[in-house]
This record gives sequence, structure tokens and C-alpha cells, in this order.
Amino acid sequence: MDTNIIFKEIGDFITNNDNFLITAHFSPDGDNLGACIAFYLMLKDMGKSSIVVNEDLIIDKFDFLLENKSTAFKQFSEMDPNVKFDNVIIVDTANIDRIGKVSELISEKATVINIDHHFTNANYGNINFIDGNSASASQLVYKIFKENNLSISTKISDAILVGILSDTGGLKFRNTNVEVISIVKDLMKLGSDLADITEKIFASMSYKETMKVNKIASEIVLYEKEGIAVAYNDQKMNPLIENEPVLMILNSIEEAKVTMFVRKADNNKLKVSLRSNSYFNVSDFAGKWGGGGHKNAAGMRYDGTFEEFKKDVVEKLKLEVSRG
Ligand SMILES: [Mn+2]
Repeated sequence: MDTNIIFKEIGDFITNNDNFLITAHFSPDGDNLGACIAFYLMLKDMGKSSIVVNEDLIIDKFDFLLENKSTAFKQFSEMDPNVKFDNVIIVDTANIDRIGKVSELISEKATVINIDHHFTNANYGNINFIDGNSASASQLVYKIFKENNLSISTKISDAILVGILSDTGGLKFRNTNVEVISIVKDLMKLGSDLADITEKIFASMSYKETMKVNKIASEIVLYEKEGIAVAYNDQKMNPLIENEPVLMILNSIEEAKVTMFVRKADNNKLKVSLRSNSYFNVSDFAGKWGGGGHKNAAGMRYDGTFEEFKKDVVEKLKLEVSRG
């Protein structure tokens, strides 16, 4: 469908309705939260009521985006499951299963708006705005606001910038293209402080977190012949505070073309983040185990132990990377 029609449909949807549920995938990251909070703040400015709900907790370091966190953001467990929403906005989520229990809050007759930047998006919405070439979901939210001539406050702009910076690794990943820079320029004109927000989301870790990251980094395995680096962590992590720094360290290893960060998730599964700085498609590779994402950044879950993971996934990756 013509993108201009989608912009108008989403604009009409938010103008003509009230009482929205805004959600995104569990284990929220910066893009997820940035896009959700930007929508919440915009609807608030329009005099509309809405709530951001996630199966998991908001990460403390993003608290600065919301003055009224406890009313704006709820964990699913804080919600009355009998209250259903007819107007639903889902961002940054390829498959509706990834919102987890929050789907219980969606009424049968609900209109669902699906805004995402994963190529693998299942088009589960009534209105779908999917752009697999977009670096972040947050910048898609920006485009929707801009195309509908909605007034973007500095707070909304900050939330969008948080999303873009999170998914581009602070404008350093390969997905940082001309469009990203041009939107960041717009956001700076709207009053967002690039250096300040970069510092807020990347440059602060407690001593305990720093030591944890250092321990994981000191045990990274490098397969030199294939150019693969793998980090393992068997402790429960606080996503972003510790995950992102480990990914940054992994991706800065000169010898590694493909990296994996493997940690324990709930129900005895392993959670894996895959990154590549070359032309190896990690989304296709993760797809063998039901995962996916983007060409240079993907995720998957694995049912098994670290040892089984090494024999299965690491060996297959070594084979595929050598084949080129
Ligand atoms: Mn994203």
C-alpha cells in the first residue's frame, strides 16, 4: 500500500479515537521504549488518554523520558486483565507473540496498528506500517507524526532520539544511513541534546555492572579461523545496562566478523544475540531456530545447555561462515 495512505490512516486513527493501549515486545530495549513513550507523549499532548504496557519492567535508565512513570507505564502484572482495549498501537515487534501476555488486554474487535522495522514482520495489524530498511522503529513513529503535521515537543523528540541511538549503537552501526542522520538533525532542531542523551543511555554503569561486564568479556571465545567471537553469561542480566556493553565489546573485536552473546533466559532456554559486521546474514542463520531480526543484528532462543549450544549452533555457524 502507498505509504502516504498509511500515514493518513494512522493519523485518522489517533485523531478519531481515545483510550489507547501502546505496547511492544517483552524485554524492552531503547528503541521499543523510545517509540512507545513518544506515542504516549504525543497522545497526551493531543488530549488523549493512553497507557504503555509491557510484560516486563521499564529499564531505570530511561526513566528520564517520563515525568509520570507510574501512570504512563505499567507492567502487565499491574493491569486488570478484565479491562480490554479497542485501540492498540504495537511498535518494534515482528510477531504479535512477542508482546506476551499483553495480548490478553486486546479486545476482540480492537483495531491494531503495527509499526515496525523488522523484515520478518508478520503484518498482524489492521494497519501495518513496516519498513525493513529503517534503522529503528522510533524513526518510523517520527515520520508518522511529521507527515500528519503533529507538533513534536522536545520531550517527544528526546524519546525518538533514544530509540534511534539505541538501535544504531549511538550512530555507529551499519544501519546509520543518510536518513538516520537527517532525522537526528531534525530532532536536534526540535531541542534534543545529542551528547546529553548519548551519555544518559550509553555512558553510565554502576561498579557492580562494570565488573559483571568485565568478567563476561574476559571469557569471550574467539574462533580465529572463521572470525567468530562468542560470549557467555550464566547470570540473569539487566538488559541494556549489561547486554549492550557486552555486545559493544564483542563487536569491537577486530578479528570477529560474526559475534554471538549467549545468556540464560527463563524456562531453561538460552537467549542469543547475533551480530555481523560483514555480509553474513545473521537473521537467516537465527531463522533455523525460529529466531530472526535484521541482516546484521538478530536474536534467537535455544532450548539446551551451553555445551549443547556449542556443539550445535556454534559448529553450524563455523561451517556456514567458512563457506562464505
Ligand atoms: Mn528496534
